[in-house]
Amino acid sequence: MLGGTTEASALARLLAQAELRATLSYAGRTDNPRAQPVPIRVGGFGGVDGLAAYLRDHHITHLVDATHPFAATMSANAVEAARRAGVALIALSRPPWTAIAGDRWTSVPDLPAAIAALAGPPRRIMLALGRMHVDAFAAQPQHHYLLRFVDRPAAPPALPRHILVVDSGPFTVEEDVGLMQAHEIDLILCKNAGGSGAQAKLIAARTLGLPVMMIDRPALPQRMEVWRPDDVMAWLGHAADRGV
Ligand code: 3Y8
Ligand code: NAP
Repeated sequence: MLGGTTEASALARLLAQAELRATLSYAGRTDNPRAQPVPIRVGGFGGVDGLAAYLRDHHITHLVDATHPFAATMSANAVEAARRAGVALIALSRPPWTAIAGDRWTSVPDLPAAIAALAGPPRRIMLALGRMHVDAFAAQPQHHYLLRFVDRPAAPPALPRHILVVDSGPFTVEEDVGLMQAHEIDLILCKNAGGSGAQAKLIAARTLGLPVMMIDRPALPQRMEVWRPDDVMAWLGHAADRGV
């Protein structure tokens, strides 16, 4: 399994219960990734060739891509490597979030569009995007940014006005309401991750009547995709309801 999400961890528990031989793979982006009930491996594979070789060398029969919807390179590599190695592939993802009554969403197609849309007078923005892309916001230095990272970075982010919170989710609505009020946030910027682990900030924004700028997901290649860990177990031929 290619992991790094709440759903990946839920599936790992089912695989361990069914006593299936599985390995959960992390990219190694964070210092202390969540412990898992199955063996883990950490680090890139070395592109498509590296992943195809890994699949063959470890006699992998099924590959589950349970990475985050924005891990587009990993997902594209998984489709190509599984095809080359002749390994069955399924994606375990989650439906995109959709705005409901009370939401004040503006959708943007990608990160550059989000940064361009921030042109204008200073605002107090919660950047709930993690660490990987934060330096690009130096193009809009006029804003006060509230940043939330999983790990403390070696060097402070290159934004003149920012406050950094180090915390890994899943987050609660109460926490996120408190955070937005304490920092007088007037805009939340986030990715359309879907799932439950990052949803608290959307409910908090709705509660406080705050606008959200929502970055749409990148395009992913065509592949079999399910949204429930149990559906992966059924695909593996181990319906979880048999208690295996
Ligand atoms: C390393 C593994 C689990 C998985 C939990 C989910 C929920 C909590 C919410 C906010 C948004 C963000 C970020 C986020 C969430 C879950 C899930 C999810 C968003 C860990 C993890 C790894 C990562 C990588 C990390 C990224 C960053 C993104 C923070 C583990 C904790 C912003 C995505 O510092 C960095 O370089 C962090 C990088 C990729 C995106 C970015 O651009 O910075 N996730 N997150 C995985 C690996 O090495 O392969 O430590 O447990 C996992 C989780 N993060 O098992 O409970 O299922 O999505 N992760 C986003 O959604 O926008 C935080 O702050 O509100
Ligand atoms: P990415 O941009 O699609 O992938 C970049 C490279 O990182 C891949 O080509 C691969 O390196 C390596 N990689 C990514 N995921 C991996 C995994 N699970 N196991 C082994 N190598 C992996 O991916 P990303 O956006 O950096 O995401 C990295 C990890 O964080 C993933 O596990 C993802 O599920 C998790 N995550 C990401 C986000 C997000 O917002 N992007 C949010 C939550 C969790 P090689 O080419 O060398 O094989």
